[in-house]
Amino acid sequence: MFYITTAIDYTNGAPHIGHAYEKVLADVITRYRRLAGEEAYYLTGVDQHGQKVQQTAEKEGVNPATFAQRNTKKFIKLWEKLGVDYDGWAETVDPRHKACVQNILTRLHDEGQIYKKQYKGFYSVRQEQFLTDKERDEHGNFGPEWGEVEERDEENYYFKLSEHADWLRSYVESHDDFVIPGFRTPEVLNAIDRAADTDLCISRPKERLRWGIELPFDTDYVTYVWFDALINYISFAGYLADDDSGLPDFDSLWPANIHVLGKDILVPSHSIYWPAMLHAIGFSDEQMPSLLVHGWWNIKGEKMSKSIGNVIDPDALAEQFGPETLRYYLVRDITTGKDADFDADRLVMLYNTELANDLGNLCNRALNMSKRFLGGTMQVSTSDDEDASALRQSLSDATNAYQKAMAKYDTAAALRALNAHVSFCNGFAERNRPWELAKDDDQKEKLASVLYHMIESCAHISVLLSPVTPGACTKIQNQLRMPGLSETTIPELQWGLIPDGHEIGKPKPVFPRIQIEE
Ligand code: ME8
Repeated sequence: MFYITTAIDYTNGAPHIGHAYEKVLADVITRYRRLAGEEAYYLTGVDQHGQKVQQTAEKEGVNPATFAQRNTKKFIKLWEKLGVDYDGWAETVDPRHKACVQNILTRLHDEGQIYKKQYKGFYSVRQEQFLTDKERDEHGNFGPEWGEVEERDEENYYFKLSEHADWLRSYVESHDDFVIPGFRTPEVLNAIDRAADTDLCISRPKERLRWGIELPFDTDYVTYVWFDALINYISFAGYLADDDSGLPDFDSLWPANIHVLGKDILVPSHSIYWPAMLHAIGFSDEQMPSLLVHGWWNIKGEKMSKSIGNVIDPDALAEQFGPETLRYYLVRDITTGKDADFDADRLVMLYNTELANDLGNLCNRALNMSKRFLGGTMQVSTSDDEDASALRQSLSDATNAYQKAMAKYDTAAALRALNAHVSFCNGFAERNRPWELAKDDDQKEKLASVLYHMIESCAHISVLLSPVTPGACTKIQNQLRMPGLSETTIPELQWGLIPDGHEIGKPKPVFPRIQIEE
């Protein structure tokens, strides 16, 4: 079972393009694993507690629970629109999650892994954490990334993070698949050095923050939002759950194959706190998850932010260009792990070139000519003509390259591999000119073979592209009158998917061109 999760999004506002990217990326990976013949379970959800949500709710004059629920609905609606087809939905207000968090806290407290101490220091409201001198810049100040910084003097509960630092360092050093891509590992090792002498404050006094999970051993406090949120990956996988909870069987899911998350939350939360928490609860090295860390979408080289006013609304884009156009762009124009610039003109250009012109044209002309020149009846061909053999080789190379790229979560490279075969096929049509062959009675066999090679390619592409644009691929399969292809797995993708004597359906453009208005 391939268990995949995403970060759970803060419900202090509506979803933006970064949220949409991450959820679509995880959805594409999940659909790909199923296509590869594996079972998969996809968990995503929302992070509803914490000061950010409480503060924004207060500004709007609503209670945090109502406010979080209102925004949660926007996320759910967007995922439905974008075809993000998750299996499990995590909401941190869920009583089953709360019970799991409290269970873990009680255990760690009983075992002496959590202790109380007085602490005077500086606190970043934006990052919801205490700052140490290590966070000061060369002038001794806390930089703008920390937002408003307040001095606080209060008693709190601490998790003995430092006790796990030695284990964590050796774990990270000996598991090069813990952080994907690997170029981010040094960042994690540096952060472990910093964590080695600081414990993690896991409580917030209720006089400051009421919106959170109450500490089971001291009702004057709520749980720090990150300690609560990280646990979603196990609580919603059924960890410590009652048999009638409706949650999955934990042992069949855990460990997660990948937690998908953005680069801003790798350190310290996912690569330090989370493995240390799991280690403290008693999870072994074999039970540690891997982290797939994606980059950020920027806007004209700048960070997307409410204060700059450059936040991109995925809902409006899906309305304007279609949900699958957006899905395609999001996993096509960024290399997983790196940053990219979001550019609506490129979205239109990539769609018009790769889907409308190249693939759309291939399917249309293959179906149209097969109807016109063959009466819609296909004859299986494995011709030994040189160009036909080259086409079959191109398809096999593309399928291999696609699989290799997808296994590394490199969706952009996977799509480039498929597009290379589509281009080959369009070139094949130009070279073999079926419209000329149709005029010559002696070329009937070759005509049938050329069109078969094109139609068969459309069938394979409709399967391989289905994790990214599932709706469009279903349409292609319906026009091919091959609805069964939606159940085909990659190991079953052999030449000859279209059987001898098969009657294809009516062609209808699947990827209409987007007309750009000035
Ligand atoms: O961090 N491009 O929530 P969040 C790509 N609740 N990804 C982006 C992005 C951008 N411009 N902006 C944000 C949180 N993201 C916590 C997570 S998990 C236990 C708790 C990504 O709503 C970001 O990197 O601020 C993160 O992975 C996700 O969106 C949610 O961000």
